Amino acid sequence: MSKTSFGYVTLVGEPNVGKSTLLNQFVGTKLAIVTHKTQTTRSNLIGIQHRGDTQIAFVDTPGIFNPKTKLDQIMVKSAWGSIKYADIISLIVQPKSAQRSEISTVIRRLRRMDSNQAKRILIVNKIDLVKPSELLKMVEVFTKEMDFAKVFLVSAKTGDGIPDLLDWYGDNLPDGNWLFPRDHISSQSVQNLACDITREKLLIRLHQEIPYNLTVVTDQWQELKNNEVRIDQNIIVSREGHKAMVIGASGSCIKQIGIEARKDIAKLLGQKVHLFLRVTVRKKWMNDETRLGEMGIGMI
Ligand SMILES: Nc1nc2c(ncn2[C@@H]2O[C@H](COP(=O)(O)OP(=O)(O)OP(=O)(O)O)[C@@H](O)[C@H]2O)c(=O)[nH]1
Ligand SMILES: [Mg+2]
Repeated sequence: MSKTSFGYVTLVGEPNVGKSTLLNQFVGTKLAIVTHKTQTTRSNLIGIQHRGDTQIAFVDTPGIFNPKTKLDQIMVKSAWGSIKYADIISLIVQPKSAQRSEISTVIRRLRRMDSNQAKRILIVNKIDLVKPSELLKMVEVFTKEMDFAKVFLVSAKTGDGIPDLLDWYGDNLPDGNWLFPRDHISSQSVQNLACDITREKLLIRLHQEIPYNLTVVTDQWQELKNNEVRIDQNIIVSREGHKAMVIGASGSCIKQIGIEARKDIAKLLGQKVHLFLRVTVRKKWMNDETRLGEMGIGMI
């Protein structure tokens, strides 16, 4: 039998640098939700890729920022937690990060962390947004602060630099047995992935603080005849005013969210989906650790 390799590759960095877009590129499927807003990802999400005898478990993580609520704390903690079991730590930055002090805070903490000799690489994403002449200067800013085994310049949007990066990951993982069955592409349940899809549509459509103050949970998931599924989801908000905004005039907003989410959930499942959404107010859900645990936030 031929020798197999297995490893965890964690994707960490500030919010909005493109970690989830990269994960989707790596696994070739839209597993992680992506929006133009910060703090889109709330829990670690594993996406699995196979390259010959190598199985790579990519870990997408919430962006690292200054936490305020219990939810924020759990998000940031799970991002740092992924470092502990990583074989390769990928620090993702974007051109804008070079001018920001937050990234130095991330690098300083990363430097201090005991990470079982994991290899550390720097990935500069969104290179489609800058002139090649500016890239070199930028890389210098980051590499002055920390030693990286390798630096990659990529664009998750155009796919530029991704094949070389994937080859490098494949060549640098330890020998070992695969941890997941071959047909597995994610560690997340389809129920959670479907809730995230609805949250993605809410994040894109709603403004200001509303999308940050809501979450989506599954009420019921019922397989029907003819390969169809009925999904009931509950959108939990923290204020009555937010409930009215989510519903919209004569239900127009929630109707549109439902249409968009149903389409993407059906694509993910390969099934016809009947999606039913309701909205509930739970004032302190973002600071209620038990409630957050029940919602599956901070599980891995
Ligand atoms: N131009 C350009 N935009 C990108 C690229 N990669 C990601 N984006 C955009 O950047 C935004 C943030 O992408 P995400 O993948 O959600 O970023 P993230 O790091 O996962 O963000 P959080 O989950 O909030 O921490 C989205 O609007 C993406 O479309 C890229 O290579 N080039
Ligand atoms: Mg993300």
